[in-house]
Amino acid sequence: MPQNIVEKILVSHLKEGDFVKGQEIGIRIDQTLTQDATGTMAYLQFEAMGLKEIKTDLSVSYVDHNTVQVGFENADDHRYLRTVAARYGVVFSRPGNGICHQVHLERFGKPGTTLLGSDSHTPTGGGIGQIAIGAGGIDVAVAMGGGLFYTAAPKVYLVNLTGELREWVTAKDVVLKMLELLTTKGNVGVMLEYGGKGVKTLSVPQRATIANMGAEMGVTCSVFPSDSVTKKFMKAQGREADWSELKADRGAKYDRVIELDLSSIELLAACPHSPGNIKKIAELAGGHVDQVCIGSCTNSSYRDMMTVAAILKGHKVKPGLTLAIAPGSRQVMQMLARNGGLADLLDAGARIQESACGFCIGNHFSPKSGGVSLRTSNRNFEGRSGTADAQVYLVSPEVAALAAITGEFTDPRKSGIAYPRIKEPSSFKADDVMFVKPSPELRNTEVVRGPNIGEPPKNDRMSEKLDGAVMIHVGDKITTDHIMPAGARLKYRSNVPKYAQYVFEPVDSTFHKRCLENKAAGGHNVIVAGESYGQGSSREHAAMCPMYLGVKAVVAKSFERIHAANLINFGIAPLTFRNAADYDAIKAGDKLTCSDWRAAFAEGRPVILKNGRTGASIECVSALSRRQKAILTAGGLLNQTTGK
Ligand code: MIC
Ligand code: SF4
Repeated sequence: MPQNIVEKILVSHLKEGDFVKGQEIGIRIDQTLTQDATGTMAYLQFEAMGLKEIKTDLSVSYVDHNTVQVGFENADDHRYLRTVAARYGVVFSRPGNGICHQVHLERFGKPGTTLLGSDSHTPTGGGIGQIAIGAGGIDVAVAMGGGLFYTAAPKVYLVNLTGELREWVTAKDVVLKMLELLTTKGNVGVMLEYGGKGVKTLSVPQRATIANMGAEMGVTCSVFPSDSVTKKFMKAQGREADWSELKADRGAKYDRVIELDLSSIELLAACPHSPGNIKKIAELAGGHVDQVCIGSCTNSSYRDMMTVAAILKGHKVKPGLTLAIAPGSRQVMQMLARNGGLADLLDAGARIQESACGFCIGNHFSPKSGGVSLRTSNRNFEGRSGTADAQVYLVSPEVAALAAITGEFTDPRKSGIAYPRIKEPSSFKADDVMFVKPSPELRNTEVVRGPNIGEPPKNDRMSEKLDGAVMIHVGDKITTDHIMPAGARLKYRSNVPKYAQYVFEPVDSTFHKRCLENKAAGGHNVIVAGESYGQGSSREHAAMCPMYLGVKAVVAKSFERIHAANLINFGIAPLTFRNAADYDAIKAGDKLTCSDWRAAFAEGRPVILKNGRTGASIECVSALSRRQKAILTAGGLLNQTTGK
């Protein structure tokens, strides 16, 4: 049987289950990555599960999210991460080395392998031919210890690329076009495979930009073939030996084929407040801009930065506008510093940032009140920038750089600026001094925890009955940024009781208090939501902190993949309305009860909730595998593995 690329990689890593669409399979993970904001909890859980060493080919711990270091908390987290990595055999990427996805692509990504990362943009590795998947920290901890990763055998969509991008049109525009086509919801259980003659016209970093923002579509991952372009990139990184060819067999089958002619793509922007709210730059031209931020794991490669430098050369940043630039990795920064690109950026008036997530996670560079910010990152959820009423647009580095000069949305083709033709270098500067590689001596390192680093919270086993109260009733597309804000709150990631005070802060700041009161009175807390609940990040705190507050169930019209898995891992039942209309009949404050819900889960029956106010019976479903039922009824994965 001819196989597509997804099948080739998954089938060669299949360890449990049959490869039947929609059914759960267990796959072997070759590489893992963590970042500091999810990593501290991942390693705390690794330790709590009693795991003793790394069993993957490679596990890397990056420090890139929380590098602001106001107060002692971040620095203590970094020390914990450094010592725990040394102790268990994980490569440690020191703060300043760059954003995990950019650095992993440069230094470690390997075609044909599997990568699991505790960050939703891990699929960036698809640009180099990896099946790279984002997951909650505890799933990554299990994989580090040699356990399998479980996911549904996917539907595979082929994106058949033809033609070639026109001048000024970029990989960002390709993925924004894909977001227009597939939207930000409804793609759960899908993997995208890019193919066709157009693939060879895209460089590895361009492919990575496209794979990166598959996360915004909710697909499990996106993967590109590994071809001569991949080989050239890896050779330039001094890693030719890691290259292998990867392509779909002739006659391989797909669940859907999406035709995309690269030459027909327009310059696009994602408008406030969703990556799926797409408009043409031509329609936005002339609109005022206050701030421009260039960087993030989506668009911070050498070519992106050099293109920006070439556009800015000889120009000045518009007075009154702020331009922030964060090169994605130390490697990119070093090369810019050596070839003069950095000087051009500084001459223009750019504010150079550390190679880290920075503005993208909203822990600095928040725009002014109501400010319009053009960013090259991947998420523009309301409030994520740190300013509740900011208007954030997602655009290519090219469009962002031009706006920094003109102070408005500018169609580059009408700007009079010559199109900069930047080539991928034939050799990258790769010195690796900011990695601490594992060694036998380092295995004796003492793991050091600071005072802000607590134990992973425990849960009770699932109770026989649900005695629920609806603590909040929210709408569609609730993101993990709504549930568990990052930004200024990020430094509490290692301290669950403290961080839990901010659950649903942007939506209803009384949520945590009311939950704790009801929990203390012996009640169960319930969240009711619309479609696509839990969009966005992989942060398991969006499940772990509600668990700490006594949330036992989320009843929604639909869930996003990573968040649904995280809920189960923390013993919170993800329940889907059988009839979406029941959603409207529930109000905040309603009592929702079920006399046999644990048995219903265990036996795979629908869960019937009784609304105390209306007397209505609400039928809910939850298509769980046998493994997931066992985790849920045990009160979560940590309970299950530690036998609590
Ligand atoms: C994000 O972009 O939202 C983050 C911050 O990288 C998250 C991870 C986290 O919350 O730590 C993600 O994408 O998974
Ligand atoms: Fe970091 Fe932003 Fe990428 Fe998340 S999306 S990993 S915060 S750069």
